[in-house]
Amino acid sequence: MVRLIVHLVLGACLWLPVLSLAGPQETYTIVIKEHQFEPAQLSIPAGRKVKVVIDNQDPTPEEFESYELNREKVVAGGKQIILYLGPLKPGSYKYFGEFHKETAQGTIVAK
Ligand SMILES: [Cu+2]
Repeated sequence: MVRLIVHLVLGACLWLPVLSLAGPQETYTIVIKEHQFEPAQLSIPAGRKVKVVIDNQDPTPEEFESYELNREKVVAGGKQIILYLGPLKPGSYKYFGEFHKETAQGTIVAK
C-alpha cells in the first residue's frame, strides 16, 4: 500500500511538468455585445498556444469566423465557446462575426 502511494505521488510529480507544458498557458476572453467584439483588438503572445473564450452576451447567435486563423464556430445566444489558438507567428489576424459582419469585426495581434 505504501509502495502504491509512493508510486502514485512520484508518478503525479513526474507528469505535472508534462501536463503544464501540454496545456495552454493563458486564457483570454472576447465578449460579443450588441453585435460587436470586445476588445476589438486582442493581443496574445506569439509562439504559444492560448485559450480564447468567446462569450456571447447577445441573445442572438453569432459565428466567429476567421480566414487567417482558419476558424469558424457558431456561438449560441448567451453561450460561450472555447477556441485554442496558436502557436501563432507574430502578426495581425482578422476575424469577424459572420451573422453581423457590418459591426462584428476584430483583430487578434500576436506579438
Ligand atoms: Cu461562416
